[in-house]
Amino acid sequence: MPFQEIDVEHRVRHLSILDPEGRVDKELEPDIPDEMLLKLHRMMLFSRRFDERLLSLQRQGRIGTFAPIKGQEASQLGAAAVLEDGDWLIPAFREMAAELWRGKTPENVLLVYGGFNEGGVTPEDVNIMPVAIPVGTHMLHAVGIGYGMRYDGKDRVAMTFFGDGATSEGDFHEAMNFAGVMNTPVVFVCQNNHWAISVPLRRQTRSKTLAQKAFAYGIPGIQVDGNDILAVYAAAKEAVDRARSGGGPTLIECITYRMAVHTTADDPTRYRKEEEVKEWEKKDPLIRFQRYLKAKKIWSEKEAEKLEKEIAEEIKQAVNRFEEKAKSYGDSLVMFDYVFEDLPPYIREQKEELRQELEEKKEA
Ligand SMILES: Cc1ncc(C[n+]2csc(CCOP(=O)(O)OP(=O)(O)O)c2C)c(N)n1
Repeated sequence: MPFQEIDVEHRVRHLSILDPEGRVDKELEPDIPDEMLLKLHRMMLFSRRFDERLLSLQRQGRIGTFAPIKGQEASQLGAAAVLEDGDWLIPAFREMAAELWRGKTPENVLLVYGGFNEGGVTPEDVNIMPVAIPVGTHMLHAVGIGYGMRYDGKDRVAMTFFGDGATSEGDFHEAMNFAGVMNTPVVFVCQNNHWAISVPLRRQTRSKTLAQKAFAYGIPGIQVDGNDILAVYAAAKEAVDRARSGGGPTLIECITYRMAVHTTADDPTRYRKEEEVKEWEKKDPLIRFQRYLKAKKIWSEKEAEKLEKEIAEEIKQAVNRFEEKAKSYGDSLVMFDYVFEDLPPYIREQKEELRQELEEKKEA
């Protein structure tokens, strides 16, 4: 019996607009006002410096474990920049730049990493879900939020971020399937940074791309250069506009790289080569964006000096506010109070360990 053929062939589009030298493809260049470009640059620089500060605060024992974003700023800001008031951001744990862009305060970022639940609470008009540490779970929350907004007749969009490792979780597939079937206004932004702690991308999937996984769920998928803020912006704009106008979900795969440690508890020299990191340093999203702005004659190194000073002062103030708030909240042991009525033995041990650590810190 001859087989019938069902045509499900798809090609994955890869979008790149700004090359590593900062040269732009004029035909594809999105129409972003200068003021917005400068605002994006300011936030990119702020988040790079804030990232460095968080790392040193962790090393000094002033905050806990933290997941740096260095190298992934363009993926986050390019996507979050197209959201509007009333839209939702549903982050994983490495989206500090997107969170700041959407209105989370730097001191709240610090509070989260300092172990205070209060850091996850945002004002009524700031639609950001708390950081989600369990890999992949929050994608389902994003679909629920999107579904709810559509059910209520609102033209709002939910955008969720996750890593390449998260695409191996069942939650990813359930979220994509439900979003496709129910036509929910969700934009899935996968930051393919090539590593899930020490697990390389090739151990995560046999597919050529992550973007193509969208096609199995009947939704559009696109791959973009995630270190090119213009490409991310253009792809996200198309996806968000489609979702807002009732066209349903999209998967965007941002090809990027985690330039720093997985978290402050990680030593990447044990599983990846320095040359690989060096190669990606040449594709740094911040330097590339600055080259573009310079060529457009709307930014110069001289202005950068002023900006660096302003940012350093803002970060200093934020750290002060964080430390004052942290003091007023008491210690972070309260985190153990609200999940179990009776703590299981292993959690009781962790609580005791933290209590001792906090005691030692007080004495030091
Ligand atoms: C369900 C679950 N399993 C394992 C972990 C431990 N863990 C934390 S981050 C991580 C890797 C995540 O990789 P990826 O999704 O690529 O995101 P990235 O950390 O690279 O941003 C793992 C396995 C976890 N937090 N949750």
